[in-house]
Amino acid sequence: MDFKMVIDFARRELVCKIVYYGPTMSGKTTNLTVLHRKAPKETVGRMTSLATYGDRTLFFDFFPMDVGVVNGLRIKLQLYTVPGQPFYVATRRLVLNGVDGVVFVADSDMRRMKDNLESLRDLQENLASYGKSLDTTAIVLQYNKRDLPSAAPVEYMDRLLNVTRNWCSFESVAVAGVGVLPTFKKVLEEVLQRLKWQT
Ligand SMILES: Nc1nc2c(ncn2[C@@H]2O[C@H](COP(=O)(O)OP(=O)(O)OP(=O)(O)O)[C@@H](O)[C@H]2O)c(=O)[nH]1
Ligand SMILES: [Mg+2]
Repeated sequence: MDFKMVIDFARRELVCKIVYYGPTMSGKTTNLTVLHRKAPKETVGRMTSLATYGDRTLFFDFFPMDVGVVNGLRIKLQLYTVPGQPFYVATRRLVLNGVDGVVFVADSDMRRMKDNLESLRDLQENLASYGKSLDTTAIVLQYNKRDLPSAAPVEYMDRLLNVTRNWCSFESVAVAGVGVLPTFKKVLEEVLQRLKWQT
């Protein structure tokens, strides 16, 4: 299985990497900001946003989280976003190195469907560069910006982005904090479930 998590047996510690992926302005940084704000203070480290221009991420956002001890192993997460603008493909690939779980944040705006598809294809290509695939990586879909009047119907987005894979999907209004935690909990669950297969 093309699945690699870093286990430090001496410290009984497991570090998993979760990356928020998707087209530019879909709400990846917003998800991370909300998660950081809502998580118990003692479980998270400082959030770093490396290079931004207005709303746009130019490198990545990051923070670490300690989710506690599961089956005798301390689980630590590294949470990242990628820059969604097409130009930053090399940075996205770099951030995906060693990824265990992906939250694909799609923009529900009807006019962004092509961008969603392109970003999914880009994710597929970047995973392939590490010998991984969409089928063997833990992936959760998030349909963000459900508050927009121009939001496409969920069934339509499912047909476009999720017809073959049947990933778990969540509707969200990240800017209002809606749907952020359920999405996160699911991707964490999927990552930990794959850990069980490993051991
Ligand atoms: N209407 C609406 N706006 C949102 C929602 N979530 C995020 N936004 C707004 O969309 C804009 C872009 O959000 P970001 O989180 O910066 O987007 P991003 O995916 O990190 O963008 P890049 O860094 O360029 O890849 C911001 O102005 C957010 O406030 C939402 O659910 N509804
Ligand atoms: Mg961003």
